[in-house]
Amino acid sequence: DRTLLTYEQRSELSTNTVAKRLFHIMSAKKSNLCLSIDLTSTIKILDMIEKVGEHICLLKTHADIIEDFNTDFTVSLKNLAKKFNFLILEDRKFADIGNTVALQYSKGIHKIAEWADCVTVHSLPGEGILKAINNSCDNGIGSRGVFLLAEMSSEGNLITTEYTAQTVKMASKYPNVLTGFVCQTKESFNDPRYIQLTPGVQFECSKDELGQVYNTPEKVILEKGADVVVVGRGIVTAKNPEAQAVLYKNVLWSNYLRRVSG
Ligand code: 5FU
Repeated sequence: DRTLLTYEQRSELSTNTVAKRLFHIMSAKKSNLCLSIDLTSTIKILDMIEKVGEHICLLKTHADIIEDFNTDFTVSLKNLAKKFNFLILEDRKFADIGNTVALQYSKGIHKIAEWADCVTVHSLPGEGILKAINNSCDNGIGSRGVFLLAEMSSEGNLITTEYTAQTVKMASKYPNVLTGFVCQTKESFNDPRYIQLTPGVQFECSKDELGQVYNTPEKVILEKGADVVVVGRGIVTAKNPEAQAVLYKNVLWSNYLRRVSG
């Protein structure tokens, strides 16, 4: 059972550099909290990171919602990642043929490959998408990672258990580029090298008005097998985001300790 191993034990097994680094950061900072920073201005994003950066292991972005995106911003982002010791995940959810994804990954306004340690990718188009990112990494972009979407948190999504199983099978051919899976359940995969990233988490409300479904921090760690937990509006829209981030960090970490101590 991968969920009974410690993050340190799992970092020893990692075959992807980003997964290894992330496991190390988690144990060093005693945090398995990923902040989803779904804000639309660069100033607001950078301000928020100054407040919560110390408490997170991973920062999840949506570059395409930022109104004033620019390269100075990505330089600042990378500096903050260094200062606070967290990694950056661009939640781009690539879902096209390999050739197009290779372009979307490295070109355009966002040049994602230059600043994001890892990206999210749909398995729907087939493994060309993993090859594309793998090749970009070979071409000198350095050690990058992919979180493959194996399940989603939203109500009525079309992913079946068969789709999840096939996704995990496809990924098994790319251990060097695969950081982990975005998924909701412990049963979706077994391999301890990979990180389970689970969104749809809040202390309070169980849904939003557009189909998002929430579980509590305790439930996703103890029952659902989450390794890194994504919290967005639960922190970002709080009156005091820093205090709220500390609350999430502490409850997530204590439940992880409970899990690995059996
Ligand atoms: F793959 C997924 C998923 O299944 N559910 C998600 O909610 C990704 N997400 C992202 O996590 C979504 O795009 C948001 O950026 C974030 C959740 O934000 P929230 O404010 O905590 O609901």
